Amino acid sequence: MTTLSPEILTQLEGQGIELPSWAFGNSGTRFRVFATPGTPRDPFEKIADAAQVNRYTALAPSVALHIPWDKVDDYATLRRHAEDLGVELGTVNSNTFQDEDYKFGALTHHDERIRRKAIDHHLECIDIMDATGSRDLKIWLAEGSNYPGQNDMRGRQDRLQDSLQQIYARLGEEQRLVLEYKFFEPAFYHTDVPDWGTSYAQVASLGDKAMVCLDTGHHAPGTNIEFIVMQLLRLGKLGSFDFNSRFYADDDLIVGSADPFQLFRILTEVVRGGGLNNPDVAFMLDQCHNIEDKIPGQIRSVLNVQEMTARALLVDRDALTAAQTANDVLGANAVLMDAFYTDVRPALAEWRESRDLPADPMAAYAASGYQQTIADDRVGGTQAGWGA
Ligand code: PSV
Ligand code: MN
Repeated sequence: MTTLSPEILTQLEGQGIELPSWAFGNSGTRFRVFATPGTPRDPFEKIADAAQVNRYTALAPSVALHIPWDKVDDYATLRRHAEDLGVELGTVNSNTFQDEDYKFGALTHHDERIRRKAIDHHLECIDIMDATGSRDLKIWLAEGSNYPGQNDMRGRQDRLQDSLQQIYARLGEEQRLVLEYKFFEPAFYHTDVPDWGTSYAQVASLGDKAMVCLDTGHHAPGTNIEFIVMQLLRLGKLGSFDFNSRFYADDDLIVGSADPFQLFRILTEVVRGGGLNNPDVAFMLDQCHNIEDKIPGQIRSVLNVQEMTARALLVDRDALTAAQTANDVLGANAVLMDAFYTDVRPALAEWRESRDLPADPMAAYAASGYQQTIADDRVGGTQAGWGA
C-alpha cells in the first residue's frame, strides 16, 4: 500500500472545501427538475445537510450562501445554527440573473435605475456578510448579448468597472470581492466577463481585495485550465475555485467525475504555485445533484478533491525538475503519471480512522439513517431548489 508521508498528511489535514447551499436543494435541467424526499425546505435545513458532509469527512467546514435563495430574517441565528452544527457560513453569492429588470443586464446596464438596483443588491449582500461573518462576495454575471450589434460591448465594460468600484468601496477591511467568469450562457454571442483575462483586468484595477474566481465548468472544451491556475497564482489573483466537472457545457457534475486527470493537473499546479492551504485561495464546490442523492453526492465530491490533492502532493518535484532540466520529455511526463496512477485511497482510509473518522465516509453516511430520517421528517412545506 502506498504510504503518505507526515508532511503530506499535514497538508491534507489543512484542506477545507466549501459547500454550496444550493447543492442540497432540488435541481435539474430545463426539461425536468426531480424532487427528492427529504430535500431541505429552508436555509437552516440546507446547513444541517451540509454539516453531515463535514461530519463524515472533516473536509467541509463552511457553507456558501446564495442571495436571495438563502435569505432569512435573522442571519445571526443562521450563523449560530451553523456553528452549533460545527460549520461556518462562507462565501455570499449575489444573484442578478432571476429578476425581470435584469433581462438586458445588471451591473453593465445602460439604464441607471437598473444598474443602481444591481449595485444595491451587492451592497445588501455585504450587509449580510457582516452579519454572517463571511469574507468573500462572489459575483457571477449572466450578462451579455445574443446578436452582433445588439449591445455596445465597450460601454458595458466601462459601466461594469464603475459598478464594481462602488461595490468594492463598501467592502470591510477583511472582506474580498471575487469575480467569476464564464464564456457563454445565458448570453451566447458575447458575455461581459467571458474569461480569466477580463476578470483579471476588471479586478486588478479595483485593488488587493478583488480576486478572480475560476469555475472549472466555465471554459471551452479543450481549454488548458491548469495553465490559467498557474497564471493566476503567479499574478497573486486566484481568489477561489468553483469546482465541478463537465462533459459538454456547464454540466455542474461531481468534481473529478468527468475527467479525474484534469482535476489532478489542476491540483498539481495549485501545489506548484503555493495555492494549497493558502488563505487567499478558497476551494469551493459549485455543483447540483439532479438524479443522485445530494448529501452522498457532496461527500463523494470532497473525497475526490482530497484524493487528487494527495496524488498531486505525491509528485516527485526533484525528479520532475531534473527531467525537465535535462529535456527528458518522456521522463518528466512519467514522473507526473506515476503520481496520478498511485491509488491513495487505502492510505487515506487508514489515516481517516486514525483521526476518528470513518474509513469509508460514503458507507458510514449510508448506514447512519440520516437520509431516511430527513425523508420522514421533512414533510410539508416547499422543497428548496436551484432558483428558489
Ligand atoms: C453560473 O453558471 C454559476 O457557476 C455561478 O457561480 C452561479 O452563482 C452558480 O453557477 C449558480 O448555480
Ligand atoms: Mn460557479
